[in-house]
Amino acid sequence: MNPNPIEELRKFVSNDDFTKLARIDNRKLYSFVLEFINLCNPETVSVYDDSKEDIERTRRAAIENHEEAKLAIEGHTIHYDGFHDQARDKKNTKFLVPPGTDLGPELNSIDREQGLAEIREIMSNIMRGHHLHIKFFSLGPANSPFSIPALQLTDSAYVAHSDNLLYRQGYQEFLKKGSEARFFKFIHSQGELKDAVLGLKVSKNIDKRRIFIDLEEETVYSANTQYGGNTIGLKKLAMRLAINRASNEKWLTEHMLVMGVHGPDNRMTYFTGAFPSMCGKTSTAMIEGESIVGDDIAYLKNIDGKTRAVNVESGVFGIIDGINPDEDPIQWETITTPGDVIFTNQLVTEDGKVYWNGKPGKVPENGVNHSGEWYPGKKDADGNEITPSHKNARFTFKIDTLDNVSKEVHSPEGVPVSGVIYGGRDSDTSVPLKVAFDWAHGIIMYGACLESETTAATLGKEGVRVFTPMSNLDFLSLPIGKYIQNNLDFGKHSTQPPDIFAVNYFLRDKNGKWLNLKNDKKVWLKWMELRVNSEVDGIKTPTGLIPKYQDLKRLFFELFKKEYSMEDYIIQFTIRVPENLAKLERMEKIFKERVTDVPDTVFRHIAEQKARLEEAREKSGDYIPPVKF
Ligand code: OXD
Ligand code: MN
Repeated sequence: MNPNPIEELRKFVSNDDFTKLARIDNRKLYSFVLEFINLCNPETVSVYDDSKEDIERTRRAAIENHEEAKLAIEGHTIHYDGFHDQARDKKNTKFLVPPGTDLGPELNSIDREQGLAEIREIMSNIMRGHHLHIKFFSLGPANSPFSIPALQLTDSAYVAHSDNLLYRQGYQEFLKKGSEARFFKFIHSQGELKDAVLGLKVSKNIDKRRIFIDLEEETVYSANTQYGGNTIGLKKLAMRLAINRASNEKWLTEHMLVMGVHGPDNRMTYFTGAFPSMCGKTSTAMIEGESIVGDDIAYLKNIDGKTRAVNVESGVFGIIDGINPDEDPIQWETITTPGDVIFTNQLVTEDGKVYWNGKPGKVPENGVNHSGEWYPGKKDADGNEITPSHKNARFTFKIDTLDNVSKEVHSPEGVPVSGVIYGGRDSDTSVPLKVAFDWAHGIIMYGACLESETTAATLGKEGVRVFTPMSNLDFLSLPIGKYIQNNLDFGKHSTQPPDIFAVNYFLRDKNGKWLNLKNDKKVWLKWMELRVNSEVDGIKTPTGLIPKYQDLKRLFFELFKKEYSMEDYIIQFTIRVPENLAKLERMEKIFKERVTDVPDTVFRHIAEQKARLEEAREKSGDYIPPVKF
C-alpha cells in the first residue's frame, strides 16, 4: 500500500478537486482512488461534491463526451447502449468467492483470486484517453440509520449523470463520517468505444463485458458495458452488496416499491411490493391518486419493534414501453415536460422527438435508434423485427418531479410498513389478489415460491417461467435458503409484522385473453388498505384469503364507476387446483435440487398447502369458484 496516497493523488487532479478529496478524512478512500487511477490510467480526473455547479458539470460532460445528445424538449437527452448491450448480463455478472464459500448453484460465482486477476487484466489501461469521474452518494436518505455511503468511479458521464438523478448526493455524508464511513465502492469503465448514431459512442468490446462483485471488500467492478443495470453502481450492483450486509446485520434489502395508499378519512397506509423487472412494480408505485415513495429498491428495518422502509434511491430508471397518457398519466407528464430526463434506446426522429413502442400517434417512417438508421420492418441478423424502441428502453428522472410523490420520500426514519406485496408474471395459476394466513405462510408461499415469466430486462429468451424468490433471485448475494430464513426471522422481530399479499396482474383465460385491465390494480390496492386496517374480511381458500365480491364491486364502482360483474369475479378468483398443485410440485423439486439449507418449515408449508388443495378438490373439483368456499 502506498504510504502517502493522498499526496500521490495531487498529481492527477486540479487543486480544487484535490481539496475536495483531502477534506474527507479517510485513508481507505484515498488508497482505493489511487489504486484505480493507477490501474485504469485515465487521461483526466474530476472529483465532484454535492454542489449545483458540480451536478451541472456532469450533465454538460455527458453531452460534450458524446454519451448523450440533446432532444427537442428542453433538458431531455437521448443515450444509446450498444445493440447487444440492452439489458442486464446475468451470464457475466459474478460473485468473487473465497475458497470454502458456496453461494449455491443458482448464484453465478468465480474463485475470488481468479476473478480479481481477470478483471484487473481487463481494466488495465481501460480508461486510456478517457475522463474519470469520482462521485459520492448516499444510498437512502441523508442522516438516516438506514443509509450507506457509496463511492462511484466511472469514465462514463452518462453513468454519473444517471447517478445524480437516481441517488442522493453523499459528499457531506463522507465529510461527516470521515474515517468511520463504511462505504460501498464501484468502479466502472465503458471500455473502448465505437461510433453509433447522432455522434454518440457505444461500448465496443462486449465480449469482454464483466460485472464482478467482491462481497469481502464491498466493491463492484463493471467493464465494457453501458446499460444502466450493469453500470449504475448504486442500482443493482449496490443492491447485491446491501443484501449481503443486511443479512449480516439482520435487516432486509429488497427489490421493492414503497408507496402510501390513501384510505378513508385521510388515512395513509404504507406498503412495500416486490415484483420482477417489467412486471408492474413501477406502474403500481406510480398509480394515480396514491403516493409514491420508491419504485425499485427498499431497505427494511425493525425499529422499536415496528417495520419501517426507505427508498434507497431518489429517482426512477423506468421502462418506457407502452407508456401512454391514459394509463400512465403521472409518468407521461414528467417525460413530456421540460426538465432533466434521460431517454435510453428509443427512436429519435429528425426533429429531435422521441418515439417509443406504444406511444400514441403514428409510428414514424424513419429515424435512428439503438440499431442505427431505422425504418419500419427493419430486421436483426436473426430475422427478428427491430421495433422502434427496445422493449427495455428506459427513462431516468428525479422522483421529486412526479406529481404524486409522497411527502415522506426523503424521511430519514422511513415509513411504517403495514403490508408487503409479492407479484410475478403468471398467466395461469394464481388469482389476481390474495392475503396470506400469517407472516410465515406469506413469506414462503408468496415470496419464496414466487415464479415469473422472463422479460426483456435481462438478456436471453422471454416468456420462460423461472423461480425468483421475493423477485430477488437476480440480485441475491447469499445462499437462497439463508435468505429465506432471514425473511422468516425478520417477521419475528416485528411486534406486528405486516400482512403479506400476492397479486397477479397477468392472469389469462384458456384462450390467452388477459383477465384484468391495467388499472384494476388500483382496486386491489384499496382492498389491501382496508384489509390491513381490519375493515374487510376475506374468504378462506387453500392458498390464502381472497376478497369478497361485494367489497370489490363497491370499490370498482367508487373508483371507476364500473359495474364489476359476478362473472368477472368468478373467472378471476376461481382457484385453479391443478395449476396450483403443479406449481407446488415444481417448488418442491427446486427446493430439493437447486437450493441448499432450505428451512424445514418451507417443506412443511408446501405440504400443508398441497393437503388443503387436495381436500378442496375432493369436495369441489379442479376449478373452484369463490362461492364454493
Ligand atoms: C431494474 C431491473 O432496472 O430490475 O430495475 O432490471
Ligand atoms: Mn428493478
